[in-house]
Amino acid sequence: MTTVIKNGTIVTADLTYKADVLVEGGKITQIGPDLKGDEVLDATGCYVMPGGIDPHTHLEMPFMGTYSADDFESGTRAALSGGTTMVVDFALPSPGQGLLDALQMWDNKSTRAHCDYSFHMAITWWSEQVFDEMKTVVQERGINTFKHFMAYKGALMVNDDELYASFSRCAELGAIPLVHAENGDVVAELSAKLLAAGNNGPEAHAYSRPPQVEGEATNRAIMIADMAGVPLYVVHTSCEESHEAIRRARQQGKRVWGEPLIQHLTLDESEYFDKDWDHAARRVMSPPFRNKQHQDSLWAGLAAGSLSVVATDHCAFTTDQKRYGVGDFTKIPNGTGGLEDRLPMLWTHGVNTGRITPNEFVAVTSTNIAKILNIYPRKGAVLVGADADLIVWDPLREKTISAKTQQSAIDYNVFEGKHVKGLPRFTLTRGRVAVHDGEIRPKEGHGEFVKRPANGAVNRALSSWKELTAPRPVQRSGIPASGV
Ligand code: DUC
Ligand code: ZN
Ligand code: ZN
Ligand code: ZN
Repeated sequence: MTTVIKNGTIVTADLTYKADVLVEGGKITQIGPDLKGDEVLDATGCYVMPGGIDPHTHLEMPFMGTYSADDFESGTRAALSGGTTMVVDFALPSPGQGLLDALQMWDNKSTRAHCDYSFHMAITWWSEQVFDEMKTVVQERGINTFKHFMAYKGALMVNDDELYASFSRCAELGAIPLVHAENGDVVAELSAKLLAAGNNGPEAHAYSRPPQVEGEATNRAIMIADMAGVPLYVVHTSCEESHEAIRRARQQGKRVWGEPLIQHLTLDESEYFDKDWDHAARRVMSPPFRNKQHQDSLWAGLAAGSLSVVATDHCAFTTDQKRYGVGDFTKIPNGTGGLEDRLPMLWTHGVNTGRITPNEFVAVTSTNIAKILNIYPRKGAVLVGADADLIVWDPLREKTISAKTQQSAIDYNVFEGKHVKGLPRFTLTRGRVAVHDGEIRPKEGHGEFVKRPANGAVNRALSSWKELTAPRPVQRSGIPASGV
C-alpha cells in the first residue's frame, strides 16, 4: 500500500518548494512532481512539514504525591491531534532506585503510545551503581541524554558535586546532559519565608522562583558543563537571565542549547494575579510564567537562533489534583499541558505575526531537536528514506482551543478561549494517517521506541577548553623549597 501527498508545498528547515511525497512501509520513498499512490491525501493550499517532535513531556509521572494525569495513551493522542509525531519523556528514578529499574517502568507505561517516542534518563541521585548503569543506558538502551534537576530540594535535586560527576560521565559516554536550571536552595528559602508570612496562595509560587534563581542556575550549569567538556541542553528557558547566559555561552563557542516552552512564549504572569485560586493554580509550573519583557526575549532568541527548540514540558494535573495545594502553594503539583496546542499556538503567535518564518517554525519544532538528539534525518526531515512522520498543515484551518474538545485527560486547558489559525489537515505517524481531514484516528500501540545512539559532540569552548586539557606544571613534593 502506498500513500501519496499531492499538490502541497514542502517546507523544511532550509527549503520551500512544490512537490508530491510518496510513502510506503512507513518511510518516504519518493519526492517529486506528479507521483501516484493507492491512497491520495490532497494537500492543496497546505504545507507538508516534518511532524513535530516534543522533547519534553511527563506522562503518567509520579510527582508531588500524585501522578500526572495524561498517560502515553491520552498524551500521544493529544500530540498527534496537534501535529506532533514524536515525544521524548523523562524516565525518572526515585532517589535510590536504579536507572534500569526506572526504565523498565517507563517501558511498561509506553506500550500504549500512538506515536513514536524516546526517553531521557533522569539522574536524581548519585552512586557507583548510577555511574555504571549510565553506560548500559547509552550503549544498550539507546538513550543519549541525562536530565538533572537543580531544584526540588529534598526530592529530585542534585548538588554541584553530583552534577560535575554526572556531566563528566556524559562526556565519556558521548551523552548530553539536560538541566532543569533553578537554584533549589534559594527557592526553598523563599518558599519558607512566603509561607511564614501567610502568603500561601498560588501567586506565591511565582514569587518563590524569580528569574534570578533561573539565571544563576543556568550560568552555573553552563560553567560546570564547560569544566566537564560536555555540551549542555537547558530545558524550559523562561527568562532573559537564563537566555542571556545561554547566548553568552554560544557566543564563546560553547555547545549550549536553550528550550523555551510554548506556554512561556504565549502566557504571562498576569495569569497568577487577580484570578480565582483554581485559575492560578492550574497555571502553576516551574519555572513560572514571566512578564512581557521576558517573553520578548524568548521570541527574539528564536528568531536570532540563540534559542533552539520550542517544547511543552507537558505535565498535566486535574483541578482536583491542583487542590492538594489549598493553604500551601508548595503542595500544588507543578505542571501544565500543551502537547496538542504547541504547534497551532506557535504558528498563530509566531508565523502569523511574522516573528518567525515557516522554515524557522520547522527548525524549532522538529529539525533542531532531531539533530541534537542524534536521530536526524530519520526524524525531523522530509527526505527519501526518512520516517514518514509528516504533517499536512492547513494555514487557513481555525479553531478556538477548549477543554471541551481537547484530547488531554484533564478538565481544563491553560489556552482556553485562544483562537488559533493553522492546524493539521493530515498527520502521519510512520506512514499511518492519524489525523484525517482534521479528524483524529488514533491507534494504540502503533508507537515504537526510537533508539538514539551516542553523540560525538563535545564542548569545545575557547574560554576554558585549552586550559583544562593542557599539561599544567605541578610541584610534585608539595614541600616548600627551603624545607621546614
Ligand atoms: N516543572 C513542572 O512544572 N512540572 C514538571 C517538572 C518541572 O520541572
Ligand atoms: Zn523542569
Ligand atoms: Zn479562569
Ligand atoms: Zn519537565
